[in-house]
Amino acid sequence: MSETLSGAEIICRTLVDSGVEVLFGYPGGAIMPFYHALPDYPRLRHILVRHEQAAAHAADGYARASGRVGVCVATSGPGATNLVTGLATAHMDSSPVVAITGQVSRPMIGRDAFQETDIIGITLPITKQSFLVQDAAELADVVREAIRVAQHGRPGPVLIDVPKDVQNQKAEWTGPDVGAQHAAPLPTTDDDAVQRAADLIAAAKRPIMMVGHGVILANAYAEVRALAEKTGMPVITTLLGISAFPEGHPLHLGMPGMHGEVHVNRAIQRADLIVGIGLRFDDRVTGNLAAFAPRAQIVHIDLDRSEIGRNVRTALGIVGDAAAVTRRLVAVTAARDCDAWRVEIEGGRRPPDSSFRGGLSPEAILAAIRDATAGECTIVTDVGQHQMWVAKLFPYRRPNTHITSGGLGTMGFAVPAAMGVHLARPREAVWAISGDGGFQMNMAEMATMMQEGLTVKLAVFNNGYLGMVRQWQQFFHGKRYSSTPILSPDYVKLAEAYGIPGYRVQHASELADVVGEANAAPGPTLVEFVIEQEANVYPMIPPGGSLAEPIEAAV
Ligand SMILES: Cc1ncc(C[n+]2csc(CCOP(=O)(O)OP(=O)(O)O)c2C)c(N)n1
Repeated sequence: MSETLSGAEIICRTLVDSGVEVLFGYPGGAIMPFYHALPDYPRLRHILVRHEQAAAHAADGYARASGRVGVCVATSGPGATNLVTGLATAHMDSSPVVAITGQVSRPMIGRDAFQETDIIGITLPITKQSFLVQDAAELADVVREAIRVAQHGRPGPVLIDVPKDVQNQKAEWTGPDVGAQHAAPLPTTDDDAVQRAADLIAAAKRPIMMVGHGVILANAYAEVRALAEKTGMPVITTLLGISAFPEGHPLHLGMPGMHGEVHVNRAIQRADLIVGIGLRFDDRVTGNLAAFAPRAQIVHIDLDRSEIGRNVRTALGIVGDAAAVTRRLVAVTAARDCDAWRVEIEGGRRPPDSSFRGGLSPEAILAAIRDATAGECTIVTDVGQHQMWVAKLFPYRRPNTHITSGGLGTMGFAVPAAMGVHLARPREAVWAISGDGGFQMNMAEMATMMQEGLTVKLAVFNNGYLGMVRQWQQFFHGKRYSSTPILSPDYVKLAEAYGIPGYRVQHASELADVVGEANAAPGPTLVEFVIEQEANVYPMIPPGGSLAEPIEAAV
């Protein structure tokens, strides 16, 4: 089958053929031909955001929640540069996003033309691959290849830059050349290495598992759980690994690192073996590397060879898919228990931080959201104190129901990402939880929600500060609260200005009713939670400190 189409039509047609259903974007001069073609492809639902950053985050949220590629579109110059933070966020968290940007026409490239920017150059370090398409005849293959690259192996963002005249250029479009693109196979499991890992597990006295985002990306929940249950190894979930293992499972310990619970970090420091699956061992997890897990041999299983040995000294690295490797490991590992070790760890478990005196505690707010949704919801968080409270206090029962910007730590992520999550999971409650700082970064997306009918529940934890930075100033800068007090609008009125029901909660007694009503109401709703201004996240490892030296709440 062959037809003559414009470059813009070829992009749309190929997206449809590739199963893409949703695009997040914003039009402008250099992407006009694409937007001209778009209405002829009603299977592509376009969500008009209010800022291109939101398009990239929404595509990222969609990708994380659906396991499919998320697509965003922007014009050249400022449109493209507005995508940058979102692409960097997706890159750090291995999320398969494809960005399509308009570029000035080929004869204008390199002349400082109006709205010309070298977006390929700018995004080179934060994309898996990028394409500047110089001929419409190549577009179909490039779009297919971009979608494949974004999802294959360790996922990540891919950018396609399309000059305006290439979008207008006519070319022959031929249907998908099935079979032409054979994805490189994932590395096969190294059975010898897996056997050595099993031997290490058998010999260890104090083994633990640490699991990260790779487990979620590989759908390796059952395998990880089977390994834990066969060996009795306690399981630690990193920030991006939350919901890879059920909270409340007797083997689940919690989150490690800077804001990890004391018993979790202590387990790491005392462990003689760490089996790490699909995590980067980044500095927020390890603290001071020289003092990290001083007694432990580390087995690191990761799809990305370059991660092994990158941050921590690794006794054994196994390159491969988390599900495939862990399945092999379960098969060859002898059943054992770790009961004595677990008793030792549990002896150090503290009750949750009780430093909230009066007022609304994050714990009570999150319990109200859990009750209102019966736990059947996806939580998308922003960055700051609220992000840590949610990570530590919300009980995740189902896989991949916690979505956050872990690697880049991007404030402003939650609200737009939640729109993408909603489109991937339209029948499920989606709560975007932000601080008053991060919410104000992308709150204009409330208009997108109303225009496009996107049901996202917005929670704003209002403490009147850029809370996490204020906490650092309190601990490490002599309480010099420089540029952290932050004014908010009246969120209830603001929401109402967008046509969204808004609620304010100041007392714990109001929580259940208000959260229940906000959750049940059709369409988006906003709840402002007025929390204690100077509440802190405890415990905390000082930046660069060892996991063995936490700052704990004064009692
Ligand atoms: C885009 C961006 N700018 C700055 C920061 C640095 N930063 C990290 S947490 C934080 C404070 C967040 O304040 P708020 O959104 O009110 O949340 P809270 O910590 O109070 O829960 C800041 C400024 C960041 N992570 N991202």
